[in-house]
Amino acid sequence: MKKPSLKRTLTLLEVIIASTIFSLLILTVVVASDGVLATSSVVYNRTYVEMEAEKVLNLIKDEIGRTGESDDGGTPRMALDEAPADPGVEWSLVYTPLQNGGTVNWTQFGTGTPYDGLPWQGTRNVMRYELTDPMGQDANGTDDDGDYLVDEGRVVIYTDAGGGTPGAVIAVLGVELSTCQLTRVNLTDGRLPTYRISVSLERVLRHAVKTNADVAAINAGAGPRVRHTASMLAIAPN
Ligand SMILES: [Ca+2]
Ligand SMILES: [Ca+2]
Repeated sequence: MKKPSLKRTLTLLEVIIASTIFSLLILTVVVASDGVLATSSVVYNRTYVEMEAEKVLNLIKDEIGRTGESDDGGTPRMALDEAPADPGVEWSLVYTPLQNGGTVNWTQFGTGTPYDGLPWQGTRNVMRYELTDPMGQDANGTDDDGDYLVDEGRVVIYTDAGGGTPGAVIAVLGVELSTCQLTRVNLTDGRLPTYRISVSLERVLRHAVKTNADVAAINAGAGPRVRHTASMLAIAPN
């Protein structure tokens, strides 16, 4: 004797179980995908801020390594307009670069004696960390360009228009920097001039912005973000 009703009941039960399992699988995949995307975003942003901070740091270090502090006709070859110990403050470095292609007597390095035989360039440059730029950014406590970074700065090399006044732009070493500090390190006599450079970058984690409170936070320069600070000592050749 056939039992169609029992068979139909079992089939429905199977369908219900199968649907439930399928739904759970879909839910698992969705949750896992969200997790993978979030992880991927963190990895991408963290890698970016680390690589960019190190790159800018090395560009500044290379410039410091191509100038010095000994007199140049009464004017120090390198003069730092040193800002207070506030990471959000601009600074300016006026310097005479080494001449490209010149010959350097390396044996005098590290002797504590200023070496004036270095092949200096005839013109001076001005390296500046500045919170204002031609695109309308200003040190005003607000995010002027909508990238969730408040009062970010840039490092630019200019020609010296006279007395350390910036002239034409030679190169932009870094942009959207959260902080950039350049400070003179006082070491014992006999050491070459040494400067500490520090560069910080941060980026907002957009996937983690989920509430109005998060939006308000990132607009104010806070909220979910990754940050990296790179620092090192740079030594000038005299
Ligand atoms: Ca901004
Ligand atoms: Ca601003």
